Amino acid sequence: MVIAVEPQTKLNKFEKFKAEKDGLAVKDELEHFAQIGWEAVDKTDLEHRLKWLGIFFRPVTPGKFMLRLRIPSGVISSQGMRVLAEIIQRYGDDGSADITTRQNIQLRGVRLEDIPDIFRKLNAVGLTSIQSGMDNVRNITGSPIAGIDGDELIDTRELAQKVQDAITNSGQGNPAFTNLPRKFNIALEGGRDNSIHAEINDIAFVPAYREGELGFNVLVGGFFSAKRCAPAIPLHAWVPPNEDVVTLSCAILAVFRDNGSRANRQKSRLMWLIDEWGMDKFRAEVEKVFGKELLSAAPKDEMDWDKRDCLGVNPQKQAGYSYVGLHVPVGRFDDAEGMFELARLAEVYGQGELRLTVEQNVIIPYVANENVETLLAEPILQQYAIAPTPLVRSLISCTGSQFCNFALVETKQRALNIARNLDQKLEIGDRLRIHWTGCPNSCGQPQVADIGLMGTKVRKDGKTVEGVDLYMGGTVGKDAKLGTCVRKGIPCDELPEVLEELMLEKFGATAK
Ligand code: SRM
Ligand code: SF4
Repeated sequence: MVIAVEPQTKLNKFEKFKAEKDGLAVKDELEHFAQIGWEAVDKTDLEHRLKWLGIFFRPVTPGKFMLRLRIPSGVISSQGMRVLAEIIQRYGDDGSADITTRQNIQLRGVRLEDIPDIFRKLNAVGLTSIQSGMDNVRNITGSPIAGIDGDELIDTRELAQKVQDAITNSGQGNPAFTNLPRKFNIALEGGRDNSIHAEINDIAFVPAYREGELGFNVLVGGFFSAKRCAPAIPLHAWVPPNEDVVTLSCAILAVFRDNGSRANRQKSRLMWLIDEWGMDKFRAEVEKVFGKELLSAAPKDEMDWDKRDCLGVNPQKQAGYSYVGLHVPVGRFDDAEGMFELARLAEVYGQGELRLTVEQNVIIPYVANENVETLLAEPILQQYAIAPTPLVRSLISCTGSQFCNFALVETKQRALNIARNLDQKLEIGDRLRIHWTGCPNSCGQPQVADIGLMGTKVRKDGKTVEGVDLYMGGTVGKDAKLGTCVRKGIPCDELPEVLEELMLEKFGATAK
């Protein structure tokens, strides 16, 4: 595979080490790394190339790695969940896991010497972590209730899996797409409620009728970064819900791979290339690789609902069955127990399958209606509730300083404490979405929230303390819009008061 890159002099330091040795190359060295131990591994392999396999060295907890899976559309079998639980169980107090904002799972506490064995176990249940970090395509998102939603337009599960298989060579690793200029996000929406935040993906397929035929309009270029946030814009193209989705995704990736900037990493995401070329040229270049004429877009898309969070008991498309959405506070599994229990519930009450959501929660599909009451009486539902208090219910948080070295603040625990306290003090309508993110990288998507909180450092009483910038105005679902920063530098110890006032004044809250 010959990859057209800019002249060497312009390459940033990441491009230089990628040119020296492809990230995927470490796949063949895992057994060796496991034998020599992490301290002896080459620094660039350790801190960067291992991310091509989903293995993240954590400077905050050296020797205890994070392993990022790929779970297309957030669909995972109970066996898969049990294997993930077994992996973290062996690490005792160090072992934990998170559901991510891309309906995926990350494991923590993982030791390099165990990786070969872990990969064999993942393989046996059809799971992979390949190409989940660095300059690769992230988890392919899709509606978490695909195939069970009575109002669904297109069941995108198979397509999402096919896109993943094409990009990763069915989990074996695909050198054609392991040297992108930057990370890349793809989402497929098949429902009416924009469940996957189409607007913040580099490619989003959204349901649309063209001349009476149901398929997808295509949006491109959406992204967040510390320097710039941009919503996705129309490619002015429509594809039917078949192999064209896979071919077009690969065509866009190839155009990005061969033409995206490799000089400044802050200007490397797809939108920068679209800006440089203009949409007409970008579309024409994509068309060349696609190999046939792109059809013009349908006049409108079909995403015309408010976004659902899928919690609670919901009727399924299949008569006699419900899907039950359980709330996992800020997506965190502190230990293996909760994961084992969810796997068990999926087998006893469902059909051995779980779904993950971009709200960092879990769904058990296919619960026979007559069994719902018994499921709701299971003790674990005290922990993973179907109807948590309003602020906790819609709370999202990125990893934060506990494990992420980019973080400027601790997020998850603080987010939960503040939400729980305010839920006790205030009467709030049924939804107020708060998103926390520990730094300007925006993994916790503060720009899509009613109230977004982005970690920063603040000077207070002559000291540097943890603080946040406050975002407002983000909307989700139909006509989703990004929010903006409305107030900077609030010290975290003043935040509960600031939020309380804000909710009373702007969000119709009343004191209890
Ligand atoms: Fe992210 C880098 C965690 C979703 C934008 N993100 C990181 C790293 C890998 C940094 C690092 O090496 O420590 C974080 C790992 C911390 C850890 O130990 O967990 C990290 N990102 C996450 C997760 C786990 C947040 C969460 O708690 O859910 C999400 C994992 C998703 C997944 O399953 O793959 C996660 N990250 C996002 C999103 C949200 C989304 O995709 O909807 C974004 C904004 C959308 C986007 O990418 O356009 C996001 N992450 C970033 C960026 C900024 C990208 C940029 O173009 O500048 C970085 C930094 C970078 O790539 O240089 C980053
Ligand atoms: Fe880490 Fe920043 Fe992403 Fe949070 S937003 S996970 S602190 S990189």
